[in-house]
Amino acid sequence: MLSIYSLTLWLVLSTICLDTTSGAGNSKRNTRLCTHKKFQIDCSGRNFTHIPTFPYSTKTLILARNMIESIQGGIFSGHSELEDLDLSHNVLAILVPNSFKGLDNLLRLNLQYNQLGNDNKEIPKVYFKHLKKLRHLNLRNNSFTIFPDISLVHSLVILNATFTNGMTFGQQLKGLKFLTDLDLSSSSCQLKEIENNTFAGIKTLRYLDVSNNSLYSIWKGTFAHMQQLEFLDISYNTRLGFRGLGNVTNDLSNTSIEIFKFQKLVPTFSMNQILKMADFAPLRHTKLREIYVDSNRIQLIETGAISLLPKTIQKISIGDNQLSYGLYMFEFRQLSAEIINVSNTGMSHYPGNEDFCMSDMKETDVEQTLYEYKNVVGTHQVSTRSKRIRIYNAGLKINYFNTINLPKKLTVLYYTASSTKFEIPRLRFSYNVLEKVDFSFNVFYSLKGPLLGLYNLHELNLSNNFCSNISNDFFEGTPNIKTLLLQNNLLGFVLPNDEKGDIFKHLRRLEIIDLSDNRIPKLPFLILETVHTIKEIHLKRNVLESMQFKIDHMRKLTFLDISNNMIRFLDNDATANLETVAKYSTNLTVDLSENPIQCMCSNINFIRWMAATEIRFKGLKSYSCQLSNLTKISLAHPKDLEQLLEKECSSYIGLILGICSALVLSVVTVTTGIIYRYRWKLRYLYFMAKLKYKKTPSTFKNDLSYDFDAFVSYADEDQNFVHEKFINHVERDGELRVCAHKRDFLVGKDIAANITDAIHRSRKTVCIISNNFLNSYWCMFEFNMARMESIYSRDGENIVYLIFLEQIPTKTLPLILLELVQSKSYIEFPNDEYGDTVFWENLKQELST
Ligand SMILES: *[C@@H]1O[C@H](CO)[C@@H](O)[C@H](O)[C@H]1NC(C)=O
Ligand SMILES: *[C@@H]1O[C@H](CO)[C@@H](O)[C@H](O)[C@H]1NC(C)=O
Ligand SMILES: *[C@@H]1O[C@H](CO)[C@@H](O)[C@H](O)[C@H]1NC(C)=O
Ligand SMILES: *[C@@H]1O[C@H](CO)[C@@H](O)[C@H](O)[C@H]1NC(C)=O
Ligand SMILES: *[C@@H]1O[C@H](CO)[C@@H](O)[C@H](O)[C@H]1NC(C)=O
Ligand SMILES: *[C@@H]1O[C@H](CO)[C@@H](O)[C@H](O)[C@H]1NC(C)=O
Ligand SMILES: *[C@@H]1O[C@H](CO)[C@@H](O)[C@H](O)[C@H]1NC(C)=O
Ligand SMILES: *[C@@H]1O[C@H](CO)[C@@H](O)[C@H](O)[C@H]1NC(C)=O
Ligand SMILES: *[C@@H]1O[C@H](CO)[C@@H](O)[C@H](O)[C@H]1NC(C)=O
Ligand SMILES: *[C@@H]1O[C@H](CO)[C@@H](O)[C@H](O)[C@H]1NC(C)=O
Ligand SMILES: *[C@@H]1O[C@H](CO)[C@@H](O)[C@H](O)[C@H]1NC(C)=O
Ligand SMILES: CC(=O)N[C@H]1CO[C@H](CO)[C@@H](O)[C@@H]1O
Repeated sequence: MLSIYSLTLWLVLSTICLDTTSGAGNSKRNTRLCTHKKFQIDCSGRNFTHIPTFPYSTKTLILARNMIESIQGGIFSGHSELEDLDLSHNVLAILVPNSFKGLDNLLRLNLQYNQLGNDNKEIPKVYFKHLKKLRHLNLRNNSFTIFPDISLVHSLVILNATFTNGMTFGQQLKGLKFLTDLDLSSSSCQLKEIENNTFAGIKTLRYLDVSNNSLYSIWKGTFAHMQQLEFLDISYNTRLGFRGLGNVTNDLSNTSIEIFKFQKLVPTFSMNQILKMADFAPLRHTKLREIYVDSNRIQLIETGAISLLPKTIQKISIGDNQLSYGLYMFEFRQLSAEIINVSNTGMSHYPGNEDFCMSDMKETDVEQTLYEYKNVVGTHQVSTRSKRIRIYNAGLKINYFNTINLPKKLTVLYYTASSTKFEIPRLRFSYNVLEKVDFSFNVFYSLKGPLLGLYNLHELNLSNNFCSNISNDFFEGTPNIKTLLLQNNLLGFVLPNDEKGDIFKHLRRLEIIDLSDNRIPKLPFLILETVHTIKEIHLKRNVLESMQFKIDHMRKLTFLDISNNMIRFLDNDATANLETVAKYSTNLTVDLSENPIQCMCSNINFIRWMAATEIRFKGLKSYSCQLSNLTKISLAHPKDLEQLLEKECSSYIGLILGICSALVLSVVTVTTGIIYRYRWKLRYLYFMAKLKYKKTPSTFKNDLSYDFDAFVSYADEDQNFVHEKFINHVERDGELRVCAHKRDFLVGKDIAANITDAIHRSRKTVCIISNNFLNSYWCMFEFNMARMESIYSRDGENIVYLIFLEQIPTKTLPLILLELVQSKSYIEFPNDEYGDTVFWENLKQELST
């Protein structure tokens, strides 16, 4: 029950809601949803079907791109504040007598892209009478078959409209005393012919644009009465051809024309054209300042035509044509133009971009064919003549290149994108004031030069030229260049070889040099050595790995762009030089972005410099650098990074030091260990070697015949025992030969060598052990040497005998002695009379075997 009830309720409610929303859409119209600014309401693109109500204080109301069909009568009553009303891109078809009522102060009304006049009825002129102050009316792209009479909008200054065929503005615009600007461009191919009465009676025009139509005829007398006309554009009427030009220029002689545009009056792929003297002659006495004749397939200018241009001319744009050599070139000198644009000469066109309004050809097919025919005839005559000129010219060519006559006042020359492909040879220019030349986007693959006589040249743009060679004297004739643009060439082939800095040495006033995109792997130290005035150096997108060229003399340098190279860090020289520059140029900025900067311990100096320097880094936020563990890290705060690195590197250095010292230590320890362990062996061998070396004859006796039966080793403190008892008993009684150092050592011989020699020459060694013995260095030496002798010369036979003179606690005995004691090869001196006798007997026995 409950669920059915709620379902019904929901249905009822939703029906009500739907009702109210759809009702609100139509009747409750307001500007709540629109964008409000001060005195401005923007309701564009809100799907309004009616004009909403809006505050009276509104000055600007934008209702573009809605679905408004009509302007209700009186909707603007009271809106005398409104100055701008934009109703473009709606579906307006219906106007009523009071549609504009209340718009007393409206200045601009935009009604373009609507459907006014689609009912084939003329809008009565009284509808417009309320627009008392309107200055700018836009009625383009409506559906008029009969253009409305707006002669009651007395204040109108600017009118944009779409031309309707058969329309005579003389009628509809008759009373408009202030109308100066009339824009009839892009009339969707409907403006086909302008007759001498089309603009009859409109004398006030200053600006008239009839471009982008499909005009095939402009009558003589169309513009002649417009004495104030300053701007005329008849461009992009590809059916008109040059045959229509004469009618126009003829009229212009009576006007105040300053800017005349007739670009693209011929189809893209038509025959080449010649600009005729007759068409130019009427312009002779005008005040023409600028003329645009681009995209006309002009191949030649009739000799004399250029000289007919008025002296007031300042700018000539003749780009996108097919200019050939001709006598007209000798007339250049006569031109007073300051700016000439001959870009895109010989440019190829994409066939897809075919000419405006060509689809609308049916109606005039016959006439078109006729024009083409006339054109062909005309061009045929022309081409024979141009051949003549060219033959004539061939003889003069050398002369022509010998000295080039530029227009006397020419300051700017554009010659870009003209596919010109040659080496720039040595050229001489007659007196000129040329300041700026743009040769970009050609194929001047080698710059030989010099260009003699261009003393005023300040700016040379040779970018995008596939240029791979510059001769050392190319700039010889152009010493005043301040801006040299060479980006996107192949100068990486030539600059690295310019070790002496010859290429740029003439440019002593250079301020900006652009060498970006040149695949430069390195720049020699002296490359810019003579350039002291430089302010900006652009080297982005090359393959530089370091910055080696000299810069510390560039005291005005403000910008160095080495972004997008292969720089991992700047070495100490480079940073020091930058600091030198920065001392003079406080504004120095360096761009290091997009370089594979590394943050390693090996270049910590570079990071330290970045953290400390006053020099600015452009785009620092985007810099990153690679740590030694290959992670990339932002370089935005070099100080933080420096700390990180400092820490890492100190532990790193510590580690290295640690490892090194540990290594050294262990080597030392091992070596000392080895040396210590074999110290006696080493010493023994050393002395033996020494003996052998000295070839003491006695030392090389065969084993069985020793010089002595025993060598007695004893401490000096025990000499009484040795000399009084030991030698007496052993030598005299036992008839054995004893060697005792006091008696038998050779004087003047090294004591260690004496000992070794003696041990080697004795069959046995007897050590008289006492505390004195143990404390004596030489005694221990003798003992150890005897041990070595036993091991290395006597096949391990025991030759060492120990006689203990006194009781010595075992713990004070050296280990090695202890071993011998344990192997029982010792005798204790008994020190009593009976025992003594036995002892000596035993001893004599031992020593004699
Ligand atoms: C206007 O209508 C179109 C199509 O009906 C719709 O796509 C668009 O979102 C609507 N715009 C507004 C602001 O409601
Ligand atoms: C209307 O004409 C004026 C000059 O008369 C021009 O500057 C403006 O661009 C034109 N507006 C449109 C939308 O064509
Ligand atoms: C328009 O041209 C026709 C014929 O060429 C001529 O009779 C007429 O006088 C001209 N009208 C004006 C206003 O120049
Ligand atoms: C005329 O047409 C050309 C080529 O389509 C276009 O570039 C130019 O902007 C148009 N000019 C006017 C005034 O509409
Ligand atoms: C030049 O004007 C005359 C009328 O004065 C006209 O007959 C002729 O067709 C015009 N020529 C062109 C090419 O528009
Ligand atoms: C040319 O201008 C003069 C005034 O400077 C005027 O008298 C004459 O009628 C104009 N010519 C034409 C054909 O309108
Ligand atoms: C020179 O003329 C060409 C072709 O008409 C044009 O594309 C270019 O923008 C012009 N350059 C300047 C600087 O006016
Ligand atoms: C130099 O030529 C290039 C390419 O045409 C252009 O982008 C640049 O603006 C020119 N530079 C100057 C200063 O004229
Ligand atoms: C560059 O030009 C100079 C002088 O014009 C010439 O001697 C040299 O061979 C040229 N180098 C290359 C690589 O073409
Ligand atoms: C430094 O550069 C700023 C802006 O880049 C500029 O306004 C200022 O004049 C320059 N100062 C000097 C001394 O060049
Ligand atoms: C690399 O080292 C940095 C700083 O020592 C550390 O923050 C980062 O996590 C390390 N990255 C890797 C992949 O080890
Ligand atoms: C009458 C008129 O000029 N209509 C044109 C309005 O603009 C559209 C699109 O630009 C054209 O297709 C119409 O021919």
